[in-house]
Amino acid sequence: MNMDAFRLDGKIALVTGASYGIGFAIATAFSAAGATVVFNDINQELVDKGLAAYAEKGIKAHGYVCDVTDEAAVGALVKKVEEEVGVIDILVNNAGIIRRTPMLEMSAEEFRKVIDVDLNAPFIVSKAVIPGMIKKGHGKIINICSMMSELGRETVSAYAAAKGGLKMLTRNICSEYGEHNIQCNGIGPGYIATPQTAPLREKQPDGSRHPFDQFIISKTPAARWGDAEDLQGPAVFLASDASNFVNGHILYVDGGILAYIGKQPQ
Ligand code: NAP
Ligand code: GCO
Repeated sequence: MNMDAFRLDGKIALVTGASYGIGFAIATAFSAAGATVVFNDINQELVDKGLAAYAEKGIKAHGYVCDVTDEAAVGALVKKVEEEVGVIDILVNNAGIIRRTPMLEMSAEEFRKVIDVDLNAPFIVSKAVIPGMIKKGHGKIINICSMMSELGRETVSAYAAAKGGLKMLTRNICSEYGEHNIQCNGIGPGYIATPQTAPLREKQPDGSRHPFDQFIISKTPAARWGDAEDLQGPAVFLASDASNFVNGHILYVDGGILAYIGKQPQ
């Protein structure tokens, strides 16, 4: 086997919401594999922060302000990227939000907002980039799903509904566009230490670990939270020619949580 299959040389990768966190880690790995990195975030301050962070790693990224829920803005973004950088070969639908609110206390508006960012936006951005991929004769779409694509838990009804839907959107894009040599897969991260999960890891007033932190440690065979860097290899694999016959698959990168009943209390 030619190991160059895992390279991304000459490819243009758009990672949404990638000023920091999981998206940033994935984009830096794409750069190391040879891709040109394009990212967006919701405001100029975040884009500037991201550009500086990429530059610190020696990466000349292309950053754009775009709210991924705004279909007109996304269309304009893709057009601008195609004019300034080139046609997108790899899309990672990473931008996402979570609201942790008991369902009976969650407004329909709050529920809709999470669905809008975490499910509608991947539809909107995928729809905008697929025509270019069809013209090019290839494409890779990676949707950042979640453990909540498979499991529920208290307070995350909107997020779980969105990520469950994102799993099925992934399978549907696979079904509709596989004949154009477009592979659409998902990555389902476990519990990853990023700003999004920081509230779940806050030290308690007595200095002890957050109860949820302890819970995740007991539910993870690896007995640790994941780092965004744990997602880099799986993302490069799914973005590369090495995965050209992998389609509609959700690759869980969770340290084994989904396989494990959990450590019994001592
Ligand atoms: P994060 O730290 O909150 O970063 C999410 C990024 O998306 C932020 O830059 C955010 O900008 C941006 N964003 C939010 N709404 C946007 C919009 N409408 N348009 C453009 N950008 C937008 O999250 P993360 O932990 O890196 O997670 C990234 C993805 O992985 C998300 O889809 C998340 O659901 C998923 N995930 C995370 C974990 C985990 O444990 N961390 C596990 C499984 C899946 P702002 O700073 O303005 O919010
Ligand atoms: C939560 C967490 C999780 C993670 C991730 C797990 O509140 O349960 O935020 O949802 O973000 O999605 O895969």
